[in-house]
Amino acid sequence: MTRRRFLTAVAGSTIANGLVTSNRSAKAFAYEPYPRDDELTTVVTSCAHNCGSRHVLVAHKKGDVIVRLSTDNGQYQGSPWGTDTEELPQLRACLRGRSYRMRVYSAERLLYPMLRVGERGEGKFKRISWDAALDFIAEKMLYLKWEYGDTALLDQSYAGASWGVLHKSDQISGLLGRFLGMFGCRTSSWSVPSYQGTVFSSQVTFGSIDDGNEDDTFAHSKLIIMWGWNPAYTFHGGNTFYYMRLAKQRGCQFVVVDPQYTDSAASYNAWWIPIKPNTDAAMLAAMAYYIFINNIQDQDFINKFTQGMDAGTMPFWARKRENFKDYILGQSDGQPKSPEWAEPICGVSAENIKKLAHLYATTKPAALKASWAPGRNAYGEQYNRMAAALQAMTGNIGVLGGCSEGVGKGWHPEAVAYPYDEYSNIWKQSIKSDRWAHCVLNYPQVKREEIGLWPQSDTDGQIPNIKGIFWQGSNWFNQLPNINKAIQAINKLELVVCMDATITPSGLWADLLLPIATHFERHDVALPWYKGHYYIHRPKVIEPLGESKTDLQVLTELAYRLGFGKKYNPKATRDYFHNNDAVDEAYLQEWWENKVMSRQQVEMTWAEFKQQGIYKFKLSRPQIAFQDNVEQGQPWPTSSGKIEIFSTYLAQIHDWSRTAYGYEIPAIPKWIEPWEWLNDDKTIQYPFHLITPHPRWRTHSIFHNIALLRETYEQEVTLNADDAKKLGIKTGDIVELWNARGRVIAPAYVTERCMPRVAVLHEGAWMDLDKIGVDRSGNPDFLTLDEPSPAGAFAYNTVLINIKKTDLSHRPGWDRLATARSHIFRRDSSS
Ligand SMILES: Nc1nc2c(c(=O)[nH]1)N[C@H]1C(S)=C(S)[C@@H](COP(=O)(O)OP(=O)(O)OC[C@H]3O[C@@H](n4cnc5c(=O)[nH]c(N)nc54)[C@H](O)[C@@H]3O)O[C@H]1N2
Ligand SMILES: Nc1nc2c(c(=O)[nH]1)N[C@H]1C(S)=C(S)[C@@H](COP(=O)(O)OP(=O)(O)OC[C@H]3O[C@@H](n4cnc5c(=O)[nH]c(N)nc54)[C@H](O)[C@@H]3O)O[C@H]1N2
Ligand code: SF4
Ligand SMILES: [Mo]
Repeated sequence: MTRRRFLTAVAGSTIANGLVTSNRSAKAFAYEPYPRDDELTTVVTSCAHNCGSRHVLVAHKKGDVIVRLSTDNGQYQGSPWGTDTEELPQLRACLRGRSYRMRVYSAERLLYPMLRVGERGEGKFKRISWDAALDFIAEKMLYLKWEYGDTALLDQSYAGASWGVLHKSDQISGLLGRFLGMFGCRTSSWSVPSYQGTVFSSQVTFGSIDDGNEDDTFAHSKLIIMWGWNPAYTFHGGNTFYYMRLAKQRGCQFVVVDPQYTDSAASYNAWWIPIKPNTDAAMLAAMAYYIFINNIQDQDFINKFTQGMDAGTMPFWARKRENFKDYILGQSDGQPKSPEWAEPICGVSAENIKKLAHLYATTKPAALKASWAPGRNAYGEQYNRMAAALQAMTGNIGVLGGCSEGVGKGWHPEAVAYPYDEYSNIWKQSIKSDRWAHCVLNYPQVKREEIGLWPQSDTDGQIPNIKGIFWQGSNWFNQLPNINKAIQAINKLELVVCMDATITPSGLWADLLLPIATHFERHDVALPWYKGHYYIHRPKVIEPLGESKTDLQVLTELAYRLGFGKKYNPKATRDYFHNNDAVDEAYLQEWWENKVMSRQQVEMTWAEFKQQGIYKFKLSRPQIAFQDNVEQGQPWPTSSGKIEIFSTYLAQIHDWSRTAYGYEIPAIPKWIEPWEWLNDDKTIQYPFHLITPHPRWRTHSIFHNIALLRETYEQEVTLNADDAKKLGIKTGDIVELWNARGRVIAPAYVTERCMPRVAVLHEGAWMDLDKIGVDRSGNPDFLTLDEPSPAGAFAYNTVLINIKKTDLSHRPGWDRLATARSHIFRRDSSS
């Protein structure tokens, strides 16, 4: 407060008992009074990013500033205030979404283009003009393409903004891929960190990744097995937890197969079956054994709908090959996959395996929700395929309350607005995303299978000569495995560009930082993730902060400098960089009218949608994957038209060296030993198996800088109480986790809720390397291995480590002040 304002304020007040009391109305206050609701403008929009859901955020603003955020209260869906029913549940935002205002106005907000002046990774930048930044990039792009050829630029855009209709970041139909493809210099990254094992499994088994139901169908299950799934943290739909609660209220039983007793297990009072990480395929095989031996499979379903489940369902051309039942019973390899066989592999008693198999085969309908994390492992695809075999043999596919997920894509809207339809996803070569560093470090002595080089007709086998990286909607330097190897590789590059709204750990390794407007600062429509049949309108709530521009503005302007501006953004003219609103509106309106209204039989006009804010589809029946296949005999989109437990595609590959996989993948699901696990000799040196699930308090790395969220949760390593006792570790002690790949620091959380010899450290902490190469933030990707599974699964949960107490300090965040207090509340329980 200035001296003048203070005096003015005091002039209208009397001083009594040392207090300043006002004898006038609000004017007497010296500070800006906190605005009342009725002084604010309300704008309905949504939360963003790659979190598994999509919820309503309501911005309340004064002038051009968002003063507070609230969420759905029923009325934004056209119902009276407070409406929240099974048919029309609210889309209520979680804590992360509700704290978004702090992200928009955070200290780490990137406001101006910046050019690196120090060494890579040192974090020294100077502010430059947009003109200078874009000239620099355009010149460098031309040079790299001319000097090193059309694979020199690596597209590492990812899902930070993948769920917007117009401002989309991802590899398949994102803005950057289209830009680099049109420029004619792009190496693409083909594997998805989330679920490449699952994608592979769903494609070979069902011929489709659309194997998901809408979440409301969970409310009809009698048994839900959460296999490596913790929807209390990571939903895979908009209202997952709500519908599961309804199931619970209706008497559904819950089981959790997970190395951790999760919050989901606690919420539903589930039967917890702790399992050694990476051994899920073996346990599922043993369940199949029990079901076959006791003849409680749904043989009718098997006969009608599956290929290769048993001898009777093998195709005639492969009669002599191994079928699934023969493998399970040990008739083909002499090893019955019995519960007794699985017990020492999985650490689950034979008795519990039988009990669960019996429960699953005899409870109808039952949902085996096989989530992605157990497939984010060495040979993860085998787990997913095994789970699909179980879902099929119990006849739980295509029925209400059953489940065939998998990838779990449910009903999904028309995803993108023109201009993406044309020239999207053009690439010169495509590699497994987690092998870029290996490729750069070993070029040109690289074999196809080492980098998962995708087969091509014209330039097959050409190893990409990567010299530059673009990150858009991606913090991949912080998120891909084996960061220390990536650090070596990045120093070989000649151009690294980071487009983000925030200064991120990746950004610190870039040459140029381009400030991007957040979704509050541009016009778009939000899509739900894999499930949820609705759209949410996202108007521009405030003007872009600082000199921020949208991704589309930046790439359009760059395209103009490189000579294809008009082709890249046909509705725009050159002044789009300064004036984009009308063009964005035109694209969105066209999308709504040509795709949503005409193809999805929606009658609400664009103007009405904009006014209403949310459009929810009314489906004529619950959305259940493969219902028509089961009820109407429609073929599955596989070669045989059946659910392929025995895969025609895999069975017919003769030359594995010509595939991106490199190694033979069996035609039926099998248990294959991972390369690091608890039954391994490597445990002498590294006795703990580390799993690295997704955090509740962040979306990957997003929200790591929100101090308020860090007050509620902490980047900590969860340890089993017996293990911790042996190591002399208590809750709150700072420990070092290490292996041959790296060293990280985190506080310990000691509990009985984690099985022995397993440690849990959540992904997404913002890396913070010290001078001796130790990451003080506790980012598990210094410990993960960049060795991918043959089918492309990322081995994020295949990690052996050792643990000890340390004097090195943990650094929970860049500001170093906002330390979480959560461990204080836990300290007593472990001491
Ligand atoms: N809050 C939040 N939600 C998110 C995200 C986020 O970052 N934050 N990210 C989103 C994205 S992109 C994705 S891909 C999904 C990920 O969704 P998931 O893959 O389902 O989630 P994870 O958190 O990795 O792991 C789920 C559970 O699997 C267990 N688990 C780990 N390894 C194994 C194993 O080998 N076997 C078994 N049986 N269990 C295992 C973990 O203990 C954990 O409880 O979540 C999405 N939702
Ligand atoms: N150890 C371990 N590591 C993992 C995983 C694991 O299970 N274990 N999971 C993996 C998985 S499944 C995933 S999906 C990845 C996620 O990896 P990333 O996609 O790299 O992770 P995010 O933290 O979501 O980073 C997205 C970035 O996009 C920025 N962004 C958001 N919106 C926009 C926008 O509109 N424009 C631009 N230009 N930028 C924007 C955000 O600020 C953020 O920096 O992490 C992977 N890493
Ligand atoms: S972070 Fe995800 S779950 Fe939370 S409000 Fe946003 S969209 Fe919803
Ligand atoms: Mo993911």
